[in-house]
Amino acid sequence: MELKVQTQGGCASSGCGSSADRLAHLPEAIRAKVNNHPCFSEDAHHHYARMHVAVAPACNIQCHYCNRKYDCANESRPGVVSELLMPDQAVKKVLAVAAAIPQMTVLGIAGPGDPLANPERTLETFRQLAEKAPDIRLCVSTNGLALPDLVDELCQYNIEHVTITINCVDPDVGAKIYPWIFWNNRRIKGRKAAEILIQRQQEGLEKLVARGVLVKVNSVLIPGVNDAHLQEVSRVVKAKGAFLHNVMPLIAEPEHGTFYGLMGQRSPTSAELTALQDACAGDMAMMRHCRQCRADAVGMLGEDRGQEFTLDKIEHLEIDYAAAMQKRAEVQAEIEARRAAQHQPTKAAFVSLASIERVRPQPKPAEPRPVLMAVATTGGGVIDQHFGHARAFRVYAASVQDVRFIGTRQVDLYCTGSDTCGEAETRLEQTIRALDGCEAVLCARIGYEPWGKLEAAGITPNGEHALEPIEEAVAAVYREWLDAGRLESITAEPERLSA
Ligand code: CLF
Ligand code: SF4
Repeated sequence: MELKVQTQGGCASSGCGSSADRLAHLPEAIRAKVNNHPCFSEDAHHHYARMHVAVAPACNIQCHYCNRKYDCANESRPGVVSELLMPDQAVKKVLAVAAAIPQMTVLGIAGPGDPLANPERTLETFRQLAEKAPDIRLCVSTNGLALPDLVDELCQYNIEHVTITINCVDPDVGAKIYPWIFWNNRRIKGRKAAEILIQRQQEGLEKLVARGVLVKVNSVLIPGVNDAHLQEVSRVVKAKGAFLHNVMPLIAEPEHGTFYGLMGQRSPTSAELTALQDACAGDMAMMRHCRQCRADAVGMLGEDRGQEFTLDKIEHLEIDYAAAMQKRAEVQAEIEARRAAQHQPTKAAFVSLASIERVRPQPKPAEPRPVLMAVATTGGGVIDQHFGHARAFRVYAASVQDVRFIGTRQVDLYCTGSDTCGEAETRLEQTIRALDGCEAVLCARIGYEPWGKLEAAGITPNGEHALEPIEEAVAAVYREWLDAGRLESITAEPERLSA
């Protein structure tokens, strides 16, 4: 028996079509577009950064999970507010970040409202960047209502990646998500509003695909509203040529002041999200590493270096972008050389379980059950983060067949009350909640107190594989547990299969 371990950084998930290996079947032109985009390629997010500029304040629809005081919740975590920029300021910021962070490859506009409901500001930012920073990929996220009218202009500025948030293809479902849209100078409500929005989203998708633009579809999973419907959404958008589907969990808390938050609409559990992603994966490639970024996020996914580039800090900077481009090209060439070396299949990438066969005189009639393990990592495919520093964990399913990346668990997705009101959940409690369903957590180091609390919660802490490649370490722990007889047969606990 052989436990197959994906080479470093790649995603072995059957549902994740964006890992390096799974891109192999794509035409060269598409691979080139995806290769260094941290959202469109799971592997790329270990190596490359993105940034957003918040230039788009207005929105042309209302979603029940949105409060206009905050960023657009279609890509951002609700409850965060970004500093609004004018296009000139945004361009300056992009040049400053690109010079300081050479692995920043993508500039996205994702709010704080809908970028295409603010076409002048959004397009002016793109126009200037296409001219001044031709080495940066441009990306936009939209609810789709204004999209069909702007496809030509987007293509004019070399926008190669567009995200459309499509929560439904059925107006009856849509009427439960969107109370109104603002369309042709009128406010339209109810089912009719959803019908128009859906039609515009589909039209925009078709037009973009016809122009060769890569389209990612985001869907917010809303239990009891569109959970049973999202497989159909996946099927439809795939048939129309969408490249990737990103199913994100609804975040609805009363303190966000959204309709759903105030109505007590619940968020999905991690298990429900993974089950839905797995169900949709039969139809198309799924994104599982989304971090629900702020509309002014800067850095690697999950990282926020925005405070290093506030307006007061960049205002008087003199940026030699020609020199910066040269440096960026060199750094990115080094990254590509490293990635190429990492993706060479090596003996180490396939961990033989022959030794297990030797210690077991008879093959077991039923297969040992899979195990979910969480990993603390700063990226780069190795276990290199202190447990207490992790704000998100990568979760892997280890089984006798393989080790699969199945998603990211963020620790701070939910507001847990303020420290002063006495309702605050500690960071450790939050983390344990986020790791629900995981049986081990692998990290570089961990303190005594969290060790005990994790064990009490049924999660085995493990700091023995610090700085090792993630998949190999997860496979090694799984093998240890198998040898120790900790893994009963799969039929004993089938529910453990989902995250
Ligand atoms: Fe930004 Fe979005 Fe472009 Fe990425 S984010 S506009 S596609 S560059 Fe990425 Fe952030 Fe998830 Fe968005 S992790 S929220 S999917
Ligand atoms: Fe809010 Fe974004 Fe929906 Fe507009 S599209 S209502 S900004 S979540």
